[in-house]
Amino acid sequence: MKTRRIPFILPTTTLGRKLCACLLLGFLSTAIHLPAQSYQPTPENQKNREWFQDAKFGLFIHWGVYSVLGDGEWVMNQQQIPLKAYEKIPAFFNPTEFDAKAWVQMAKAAGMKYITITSKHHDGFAMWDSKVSDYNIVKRTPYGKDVLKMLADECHKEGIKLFFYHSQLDWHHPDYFPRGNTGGSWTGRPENGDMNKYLDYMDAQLSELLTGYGEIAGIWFDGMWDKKDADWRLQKTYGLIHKLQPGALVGSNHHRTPYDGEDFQMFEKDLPGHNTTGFSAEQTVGALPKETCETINNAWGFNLKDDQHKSKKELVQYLVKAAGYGANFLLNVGPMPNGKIQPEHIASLQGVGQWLSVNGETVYGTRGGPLTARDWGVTTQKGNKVYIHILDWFDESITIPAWGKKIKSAKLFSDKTPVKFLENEYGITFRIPKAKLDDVDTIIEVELK
Ligand code: FHN
Repeated sequence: MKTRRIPFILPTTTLGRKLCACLLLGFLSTAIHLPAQSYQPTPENQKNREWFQDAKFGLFIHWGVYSVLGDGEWVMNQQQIPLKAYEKIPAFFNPTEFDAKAWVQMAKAAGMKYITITSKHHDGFAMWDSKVSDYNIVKRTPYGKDVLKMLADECHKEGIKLFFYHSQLDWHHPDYFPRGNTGGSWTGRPENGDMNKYLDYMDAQLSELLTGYGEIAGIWFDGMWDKKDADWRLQKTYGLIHKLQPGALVGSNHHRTPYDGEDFQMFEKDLPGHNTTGFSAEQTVGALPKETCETINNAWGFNLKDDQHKSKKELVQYLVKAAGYGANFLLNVGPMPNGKIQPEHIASLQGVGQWLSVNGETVYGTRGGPLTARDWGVTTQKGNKVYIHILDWFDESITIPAWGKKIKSAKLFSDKTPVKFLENEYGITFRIPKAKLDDVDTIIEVELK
């Protein structure tokens, strides 16, 4: 077969070359689905990205009327409850024991610096006093109060930043059409609709959240994976958010490499670069601030039968590993329909908080590295200090790769006992008396020359 040659003549003028480069870039980005990079974060936004990376630990809250059924936030889809039936649930949602102060104090005691709460999950029910839809907590529940407002006021008072989780996927709105992979015909919605109208509605609800609740740290999107190839009008929505609150960080759990206009990258139930859940097959780890989210038991929304509570050790180690990967840890609880958080979860959070009150210096304000994660643990760094977190090791000596900088001193972070070390061609060997090995995390604090 003959190949045809396409003549390509290089332009001779500078303008011509620039034009040519632009065309080529445009062609390439379309051909390989690279998002066009045009978003420039404001200085305020960049400052918040730094704050975010320093903060390291946040509380995720999945709370909605579904908690009444005690079967998780997907119950509507899992049990295929038609809208007409599901709409009866809000009448049973009366969280009289909800106490914003108690939630915020719990988060603070756990060492968390921010809260991310579901404003609307996939069931489409707004947990605030929305003016564009009466399908909300104030109009449809006997409780009748705006919990997001109460929480926002308390967070602002206590210096805890607040993010709103917002589901783009909606099993309730008729204009969420064509339907995606979930929320099918069993919902009983008409088989037609105008997706642009739905997106206008979503933008209107987001505007409410970004104008009526004081400073919002960011919007945490979820649900695009329901209709992967739909036109989500991302640039319009992201532009709106950045216009209303330029400092607010936009992130999306679309399980893909971040799109233009996003300020942080998130990973669900996996550390950056891992894909044990299958969610992260379509994303590579980029340069934006990172966050990984995980459940405190096995459920996001309250699940009565779930008793797979993670231990304090598991939670601390997850947090430390995330920090070693340069990511925040967003740890989820699913409050009960009465507004309380399960006592087991309060206890676990207290445990993590105790650990952080002693060891926080090795986590907060650090960045991942200088070594990438190893089987035995991770490293974090701040200024001229490196913290070696040994999470899984039983011997008295451990040899790790050198990272190019000479060590001035090494000591145990716990009691400042000097740690003997040897630097040679095989790396750096540390010797830690067995009695000093900590089952949760043995931290060696290294000062660099
Ligand atoms: O479907 C949701 C799920 O309910 C939960 O909100 C998690 C949190 O990361 N995100 C979705 C699954 O990817």
